[in-house]
Amino acid sequence: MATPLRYQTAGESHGNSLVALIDGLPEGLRIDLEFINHELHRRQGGYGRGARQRIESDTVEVLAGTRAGITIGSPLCLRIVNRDHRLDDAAKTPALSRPRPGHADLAGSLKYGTTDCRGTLERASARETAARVAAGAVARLFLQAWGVETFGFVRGAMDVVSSVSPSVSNWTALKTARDASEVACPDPEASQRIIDIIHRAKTERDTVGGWCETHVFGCVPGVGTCMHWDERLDARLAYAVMGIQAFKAVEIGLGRACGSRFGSKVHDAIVYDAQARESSHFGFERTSNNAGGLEGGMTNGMPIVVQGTMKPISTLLQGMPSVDLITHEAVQSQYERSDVSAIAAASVVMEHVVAFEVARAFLLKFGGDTMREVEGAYSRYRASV
Ligand code: EPS
Repeated sequence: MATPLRYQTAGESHGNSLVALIDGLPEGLRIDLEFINHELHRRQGGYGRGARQRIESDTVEVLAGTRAGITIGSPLCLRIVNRDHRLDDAAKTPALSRPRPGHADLAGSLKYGTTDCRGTLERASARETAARVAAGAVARLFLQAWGVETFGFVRGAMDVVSSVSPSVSNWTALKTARDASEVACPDPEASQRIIDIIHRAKTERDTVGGWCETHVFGCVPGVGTCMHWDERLDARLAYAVMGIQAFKAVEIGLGRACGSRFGSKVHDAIVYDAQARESSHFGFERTSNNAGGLEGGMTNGMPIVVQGTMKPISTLLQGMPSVDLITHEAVQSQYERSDVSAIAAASVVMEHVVAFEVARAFLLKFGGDTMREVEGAYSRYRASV
């Protein structure tokens, strides 16, 4: 393996295209475009999304990195064309000098020495997350080869918190319920209440955030490391989730609530079931999963559980108190087409950035130049444990 799995994106919200450049994939992985496009389609949906999603129909094109649809070990370059590309047309993309509180507008304009926030906002926009989903979908294709599956959904918003409890045995049924929900929430009652909240925000010219959750099933113990602080899998997951536009917090397992319980009520008791020796946890089960599947920066065989908090979108139809960057007068912040809530989309993005980090850690442990080499390392590990 020449390099750890990594990716970069390029592209502006209203530029020509979005691009994901993924490096470190082994040779021999089939790139299933239908699967990637399906996930891109999921990201475009959700109650509360703006008009942009009616313009776009995100689909991926492979520019480099495969032969007959299969990776050859070289960097994989994916492209999503923006239908609404008009960045160079000043008449269609007017300057924005009244920064929106909560957006990158003000800090970016000061940083780049301009009174036009557009230079910053075009790249700060969550449109870029389409490229992250494409990269994460490739990571999911890799993980699926080893029986590792991800499940992302919306846990709640405002005063609504669903009590669904995904597990190895119920997550596929919950996935069906999630896909039937307009806000990616597998709990029909909570789903309807979130929709009602977003509807109310829309009529009040306001916006709504919420909580997204991702569960990862089927990963063997020992992926990640306790040896290097910056390679701990929990740390990498937190980094990736906090890197999503508008995310303000991340928790693993019990998360913040760990601080309010005694140790005996936090740590997950270990039990052994010889019948389950062949399963992904090698028979070492837990009676709870407060650790969210991660101890010492490594997977422990239980499902990985990550929760992220998204703040409400900062483009408010009613505006917020701001200052005009040219006149320095007190004004209301500028409005341009946006979403009332993108929480459903954010849950898809989060699922994919989590998948990417798990795939990266998996390859660091079992990596090779080819899928066959990964298979060899993976089966040797399973046999030796
Ligand atoms: C997005 C596309 C954008 C916004 C949103 C996410 O489209 P447009 O700005 O052209 O309406 O809907 O971006 C933001 C929330 C933001 O702050 O820029 C998308 O494809 O996800």
